Amino acid sequence: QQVGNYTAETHPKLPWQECTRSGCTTKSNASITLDSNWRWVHITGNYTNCYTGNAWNTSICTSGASCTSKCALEGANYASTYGITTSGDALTLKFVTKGENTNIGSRVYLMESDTKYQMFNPLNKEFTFDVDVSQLPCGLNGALYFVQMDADGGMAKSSGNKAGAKYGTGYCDSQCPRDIKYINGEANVEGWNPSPNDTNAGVGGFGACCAEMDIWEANSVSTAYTPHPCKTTNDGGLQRCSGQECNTPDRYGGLCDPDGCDFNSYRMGDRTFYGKGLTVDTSKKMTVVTQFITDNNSTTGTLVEIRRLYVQDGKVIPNSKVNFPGLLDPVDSITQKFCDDGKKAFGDQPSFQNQGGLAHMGRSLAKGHTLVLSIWDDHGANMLWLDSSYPTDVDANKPGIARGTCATDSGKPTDVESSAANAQVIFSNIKFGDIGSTYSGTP
Ligand code: IDC
Repeated sequence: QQVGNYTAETHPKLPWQECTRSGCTTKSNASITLDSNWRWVHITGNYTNCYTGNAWNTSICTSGASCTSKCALEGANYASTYGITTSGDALTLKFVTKGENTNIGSRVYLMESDTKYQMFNPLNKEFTFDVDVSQLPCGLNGALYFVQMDADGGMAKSSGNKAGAKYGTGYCDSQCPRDIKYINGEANVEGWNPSPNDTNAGVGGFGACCAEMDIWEANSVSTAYTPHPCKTTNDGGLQRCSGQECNTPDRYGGLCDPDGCDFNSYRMGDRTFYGKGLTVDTSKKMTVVTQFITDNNSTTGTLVEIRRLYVQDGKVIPNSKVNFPGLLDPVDSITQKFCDDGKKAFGDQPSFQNQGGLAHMGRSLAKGHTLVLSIWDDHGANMLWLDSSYPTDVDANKPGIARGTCATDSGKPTDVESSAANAQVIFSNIKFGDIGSTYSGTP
């Protein structure tokens, strides 16, 4: 995992604010970096691709070690190639960008310096941002989330990784993705199979697992926030998996919890809360506040609750309440009881519980997480788990099946990549700090 020198890597600036009860300070030198998977990988000192589309060029190298030493990651043209721009404290991620090639979606990380990710421990703190989801139709997901990556992208741990956080290396999440081209600084070329239904991705022999806290997965139709812990026998940081460890073929037999414990207002029974023209109106910008409550109101406590509220047009809007009278309590936040009751009532797999639940998610967050911002479509499930009825072969009136108003045949990547090519998400005004310090509004 060498570094190329054809294009200088210049990180777009993205200032954010850190707040205490006495006020906020602006981190004006903060910036973002593009994930390494989206970057050009070529022979060091040569324009020949090591990887094109969805496949490694096996005439150049076939082993992890040789692709690692022969191939380099390049700097990125953020706006022209990837449709990624910043302006003041706002980040715009465009869905389809037609340059020399066609780029689909993107994933970027917040940086503290040119070579280090910004790390967050959100326990006993709140995380707040503004988002415009008005240009995100069915099948798309504008996501903002935490994953337990290393601050240096894994450079210190892996001698093969010469690129580090500057080039967006070291990604992992709770799906244990196997489409990652380099894991622990080593090329994932052995056993790589091009995806049959994705011209830009493939699946290698290894996957990259780590704990994940989805603060925001949303489009203009539905939204969810979801903790996803990993095995209690590890601390939640990156683990390279192979075979069944990577959540496949048994989705629930791997190192991390792929489903999570999700709070999706529509799925939890309030169908008039979130959407265009609804209580939280997705046709215009909104502020999203997420609070991480611990049992002793300190950063070292046990995570016991994740709360959500919105601010729009100067008004504070409490989260929707669970609305399944007689089946579930009318709560408005994620607690271990909400997860236990919900999984039982909906008949869902208890993988969240089996991987240690909310307390173990908290232990992971305490180690520090990286902030990810992305726009994506879903080659696995067409985003139906977020915005439609899912699984599609079960009666949509059964509690837990309906998640949003999108059709069950919507969200196919081939459809949305042409019909919604101009889709985008805008994240702005990121604030992090003491509970109650990052937002204001009238009740
Ligand atoms: C969701 C995860 C999300 C992931 C998606 C696709 O929360 O992060 O991207 O799967 O893998 C199910 C589905 C399962 C859902 C989960 C929550 O089988 O795919 O997880 N859920 O909606 N059935 C009930 C709940």
